[in-house]
Amino acid sequence: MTYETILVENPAPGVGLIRFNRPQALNALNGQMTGEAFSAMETFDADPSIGCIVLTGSDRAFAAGADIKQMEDTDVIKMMSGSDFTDWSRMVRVRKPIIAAVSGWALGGGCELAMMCDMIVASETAKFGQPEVKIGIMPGAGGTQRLTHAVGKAIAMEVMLGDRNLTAQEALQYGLVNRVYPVENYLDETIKLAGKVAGMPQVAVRLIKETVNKAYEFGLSQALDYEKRNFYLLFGTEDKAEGMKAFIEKRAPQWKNR
Ligand code: DAK
Repeated sequence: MTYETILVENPAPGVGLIRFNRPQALNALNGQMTGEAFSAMETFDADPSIGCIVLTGSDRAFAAGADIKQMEDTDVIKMMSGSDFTDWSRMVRVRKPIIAAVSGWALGGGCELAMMCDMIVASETAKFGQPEVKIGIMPGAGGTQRLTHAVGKAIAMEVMLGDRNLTAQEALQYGLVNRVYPVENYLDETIKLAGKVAGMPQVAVRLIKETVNKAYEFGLSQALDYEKRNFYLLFGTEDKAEGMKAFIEKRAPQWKNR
């Protein structure tokens, strides 16, 4: 498939990389770019040779938010009737792990897209913010919930109401990001991490992603039941048999992803 606003690569075995590519607009997220990014994610999700997806932008901007020039002439009816711009739930349906590699601006929808990923690796220059209030709106793609879950109410309120951006170090301290690296190597380190995830048995990886995410949706006892069922399910896989046998025989496992 050919894309106009994103670049797609396979930088390492098992790793699919999607790069936002509207540098002139600091990767402002218009409908075309989000639509292409979601399509590329779905293509990687369906590709058995890919085990982990990396989503990135440029060193200067992961994404400076939804495209304000596109939103400017959008009204409530257009928003409610749905479009490439509004259907971001496509990303939540991707079953393989997605790691955001964030450098520079991750604002508004950019911050929200990073938080929709399963892990975030940041460069030292990353800045996370939800400045929507400054243009008369509010976060609408998960920011009020995911940021609050990640950093707590006090900091989340300050970010959303007081226009405070979090630096990479603050984001690390508050648990929003996994790791911080110099801008020169944050992407390589993300690809390495993605390669490790891609090298794990994929059925277990998918069930872990699915089950961890239930921590945000279910109450504890329902989530623990869900976990137990998925745990039992893995005892029906060839990879469980191979993983345990390989451990006992002191050799590396050969995963079949079945
Ligand atoms: N939209 C459109 N263009 C943008 C942009 C944006 N969000 N951010 C930057 N640009 C463009 C600028 O207009 C400028 O273009 P030209 O004027 O050169 O043509 C170019 O990128 C460079 O920007 P600056 O000249 O402003 O660069 P600076 O270094 O001075 O400033 C900045 C960088 C990131 C601080 C600044 O550009 C800025 O404040 N940008 C806006 C940030 C913002 O307000 N973001 C939140 C937007 S609202 C939803 C999905 C998504 C959303 C909601 C719901 N659903 C699924 C329901 C999300 C909403 C938002 O993100």
